[in-house]
Amino acid sequence: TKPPVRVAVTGAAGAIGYALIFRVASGQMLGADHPVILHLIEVPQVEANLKGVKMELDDCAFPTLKGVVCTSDLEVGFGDCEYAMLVGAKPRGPGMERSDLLKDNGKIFTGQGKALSAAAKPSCKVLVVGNPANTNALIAAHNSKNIPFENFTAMTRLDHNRALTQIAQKAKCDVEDIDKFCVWGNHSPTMYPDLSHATIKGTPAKQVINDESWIKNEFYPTVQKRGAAVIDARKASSAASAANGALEHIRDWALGTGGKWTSMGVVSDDTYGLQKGLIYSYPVTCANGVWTKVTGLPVDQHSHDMMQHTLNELVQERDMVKDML
Ligand code: NAX
Repeated sequence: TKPPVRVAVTGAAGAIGYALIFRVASGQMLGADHPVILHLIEVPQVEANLKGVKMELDDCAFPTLKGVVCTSDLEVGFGDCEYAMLVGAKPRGPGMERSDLLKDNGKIFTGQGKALSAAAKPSCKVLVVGNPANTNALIAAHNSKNIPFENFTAMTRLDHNRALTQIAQKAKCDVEDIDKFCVWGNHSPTMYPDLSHATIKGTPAKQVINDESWIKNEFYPTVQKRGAAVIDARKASSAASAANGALEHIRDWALGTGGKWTSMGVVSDDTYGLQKGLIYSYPVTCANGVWTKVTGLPVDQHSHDMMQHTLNELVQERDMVKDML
């Protein structure tokens, strides 16, 4: 058994946080041989609720849980952490513009970036779930001088997983038969769920599916608008599936993907006709605790247009928060 590792979760008393921390505590993220100390972070108004969450964690008697810290102090919360899962964010209120949301959340992620830099391990791996996740991750990365930029990532794993099941249902295959699928760009309805490289048991997925109209008219919108569809049906936003995506994002980053592709929002470069310095979702593989982009893929005109469309949105978001970078 390895020494315990400190994992910070912000928004720990929220819906996603509550669905996430018990699974992290039980060893499902880093493995049954890797005990954790959970750092639960909330805003001061909600901090008291964490006491109840901690009681429930105690009542699970997880062998992998070696301690729980509950706090609203960011430097205590991120102290010596090797993983930080930034779930808490300000939700979009009625009548609120996207630019206001970006600015309000920008303030949160400026402060969290600074506190991570001051208190977390310099090797800390950071996942931003709170929306707008890509741009929040960009702000945190810019404000965290002691932690490499590459360690700041945004979650598109939920979008990736949503797509896998749509593909599996259409192609009547198992999700694990699918490889080389990826989501490009922003975690927003502009994302590009790209089937052009995907394979099903080694055969091109487009050949297996053989239905171009389904891809464009059903698959894209279903994946892109899945969050809204869940809200309509459940009268609450995705929580357990989002927590699962967050857990799998860190699990795969830490333990590896065994050569398979997944999707992560990571710092962009100028390959594939993109621009440097944004947090953009790419196909990646992970090994030895490092993510690596899949390079050298052919990009057809349709993919190029889709990738540019979501890039443009991220450029606009960055321009709205320029003073925080
Ligand atoms: P909830 O409102 O249930 O919980 C959020 C919690 O965060 C609250 O308890 C709140 O007190 C706390 N919080 C707010 N600001 C904080 C701060 N500065 N420091 C610490 N805690 C803070 O929302 P929930 O459903 O859990 O969603 C959390 C975030 O995930 C939202 O921003 C949401 O938009 C985002 N999502 C991102 C997804 C993704 O794929 N990237 C998908 C799911 C989800 O919509």
